[in-house]
Amino acid sequence: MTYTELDSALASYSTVSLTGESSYPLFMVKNSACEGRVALHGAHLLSWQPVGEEHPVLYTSPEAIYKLGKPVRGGVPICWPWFNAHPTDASLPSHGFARNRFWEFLEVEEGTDYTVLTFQLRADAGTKALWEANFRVVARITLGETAAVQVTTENCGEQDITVGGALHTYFSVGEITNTSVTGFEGCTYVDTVGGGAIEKRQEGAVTFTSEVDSIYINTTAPAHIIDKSWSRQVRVERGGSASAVVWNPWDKKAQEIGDLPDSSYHHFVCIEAANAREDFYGLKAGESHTLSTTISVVR
Ligand code: TA6
Repeated sequence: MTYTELDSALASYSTVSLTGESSYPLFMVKNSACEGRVALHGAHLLSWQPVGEEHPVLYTSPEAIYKLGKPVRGGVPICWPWFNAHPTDASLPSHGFARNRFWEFLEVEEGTDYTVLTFQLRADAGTKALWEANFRVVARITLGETAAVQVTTENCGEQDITVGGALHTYFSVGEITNTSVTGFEGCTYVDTVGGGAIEKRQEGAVTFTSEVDSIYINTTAPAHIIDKSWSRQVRVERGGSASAVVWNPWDKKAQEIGDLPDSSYHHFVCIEAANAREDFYGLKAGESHTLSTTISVVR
């Protein structure tokens, strides 16, 4: 749909409007429970703010780049159909290609205190140049008192496919050194800082005094972000995922990342619902799988 067609398609809804450049449509959501923004590019939830919540819940870099082919640094990037580097071809884009292209808007659903936006991405010549699968992937973004992103992969081909990925959510925090993450106590994780892959066991809460890049495996438990600076807890639930990633780049890597201010590492942490490492999944012809993350501010 063109921008004008999108605008017309939204005219009958009271909680959704279109904004942004015609070359980069943004969906603005405002309902009785929250406000939010979603980019058509990447079906990318950029912001979600429950009514009455003083501090931003999701972090988006002030230096984020909004153009075709570049994933926005922040919000909930949909990393799909693989997590981080492609397992066999390093020339392919890190974290897959779903976050680097425009999706197709499908529909809006409005409830008394929530709004649902649905988008899809289907296989085409461009995706087949990167991954031969015949797929449909649907992103269902629900914004209300809680925020949920559900990504459903359908195998539309005859061949079995193998899929990974992550909902790479950036959470705003008051100060990373006053922040901890609970929910992974006793879990095995792979410490990938510096490109390594060292298996460790989580002792107590996750705290932050240097770069953290940890892939927790065989865990489905919710995580909580304990933000002492803002006296806030944020709950992160996962579905269709037995792995989770906790990431903060710290100072050196933040300086190396062009669309992140050097000091930004103080103000966000990524808690990702993942299908990472051995947690990828296979789909036979006609099968589907849903990866989801559900975010709430504990009141
Ligand atoms: O999920 C953590 C991670 O894989 C880190 O290793 C770092 O690369 C981060 O994702 C950001 O990746 P991006 O491709 O979005 O810059």
